[in-house]
Amino acid sequence: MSPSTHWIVGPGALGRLITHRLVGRVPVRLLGRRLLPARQTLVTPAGDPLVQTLAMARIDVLPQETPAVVHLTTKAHAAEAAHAAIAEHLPAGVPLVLWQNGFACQPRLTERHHGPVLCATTTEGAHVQSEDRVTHAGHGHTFLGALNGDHTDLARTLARTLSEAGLPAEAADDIRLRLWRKLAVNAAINPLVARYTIRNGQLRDRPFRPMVERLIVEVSAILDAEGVTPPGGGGVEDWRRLVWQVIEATANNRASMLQDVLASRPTEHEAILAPLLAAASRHQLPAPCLAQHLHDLRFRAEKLAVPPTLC
Ligand code: KPL
Repeated sequence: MSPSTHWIVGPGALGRLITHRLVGRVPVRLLGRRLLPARQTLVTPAGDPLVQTLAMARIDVLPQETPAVVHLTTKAHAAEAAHAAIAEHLPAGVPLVLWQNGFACQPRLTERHHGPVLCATTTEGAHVQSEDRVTHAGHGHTFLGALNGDHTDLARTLARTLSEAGLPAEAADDIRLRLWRKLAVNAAINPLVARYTIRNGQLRDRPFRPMVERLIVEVSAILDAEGVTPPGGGGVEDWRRLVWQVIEATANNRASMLQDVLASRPTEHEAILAPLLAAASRHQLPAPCLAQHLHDLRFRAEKLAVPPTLC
């Protein structure tokens, strides 16, 4: 029998959202370090509770089945450890989909995994309410593709499966560009909202607006040097337009990094800010605000208090 089960590794908000949506359409199993209650509720964007029983497993007691595909839905900093925990139990050739933010684990796991690797970038909004409840806050769109543009049939097939399950998705031959664009937006928004405990829309007001502007200028110079263009073609004006559009569209949201801070979880600062700062140093570009945020978030990660800065 050919493998048919989608393994979703990482039972956070995104992992549970994908599992809930796929249930009943394809065999699906949710894997994590510990078992959650099997009876899970998804609150839909319309506010309706959808209660379903999800098949689960622990990654240290893997089921005796070969998955059709593995979706890695952990946070960026947990992705490589989660992959290491399952990789030796997978036969060569099982496709892997990386759903992480930033641009850190994607090239490394693309190199390391013994099978096709796709990266996904999504604007689906979800957050965890409790052990057995997750909210799908807003509909979004997902792009899937391999970093080198290969595996387009696989990307199309998976995009169709996700779309039919209510998560609109499409194959993209420029996923690297799309990952960097999302990283750029995240870098201009997330460290600030996490530091000041504000919703995205509050960035439009003083004193935050100039802080966003300073980050946009730094990010734009670095990505121009890297050849990563914003939609519209290029230059700081187009990056500015993109960042403020996202702030406008998500004005009422608590960004993922703020949710992590509020829940005392590690943040994705290394995956979002460190690749930008590495690029800045390759091109000998100053990035004092980005560097300050990375420094502050590393301090937080070490459980040290840091005085606020104005970047
Ligand atoms: O993707 C996001 C996040 O919450 O991480 C947005 C809403 C774009 C903020 O950066």
